[in-house]
Amino acid sequence: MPAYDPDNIFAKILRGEIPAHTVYEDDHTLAFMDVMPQGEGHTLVIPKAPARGLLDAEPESLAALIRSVQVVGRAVTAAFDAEGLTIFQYNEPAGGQTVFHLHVHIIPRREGVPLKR
Ligand code: IU
Repeated sequence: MPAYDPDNIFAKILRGEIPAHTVYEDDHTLAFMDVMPQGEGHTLVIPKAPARGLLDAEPESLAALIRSVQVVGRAVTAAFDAEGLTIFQYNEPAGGQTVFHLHVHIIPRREGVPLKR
């Protein structure tokens, strides 16, 4: 696996170098709206600690990340009146990853409403 690149776009968001529509933040994680949503309310949750993907993240960072996924999942369920959630995470280009800072996608879902793309 290649080394973590601190100039990736999510690292820049974490440093405040580029803006994001932040919806949740704590000591270890940040959540913001995806700029190309695959559904209404598509949100990304990222750890503040550098990690390229799931496999190189520290256990403590992963624990904080999954707690925040649960917090944000509850929040977007309420905010978007969701009936369900699609939660996913990609690793490396072959796995579909395009931004190389670990992130979890959360998409609120309703029956009969397909994802875009
Ligand atoms: P990935 O395939 O899981 O790596 O997808 C990256 C996601 O980050 C994708 O859904 C983009 O729409 C999203 N994104 C973003 O929210 N803001 C950005 O500046 C960029 C990508 I670049």
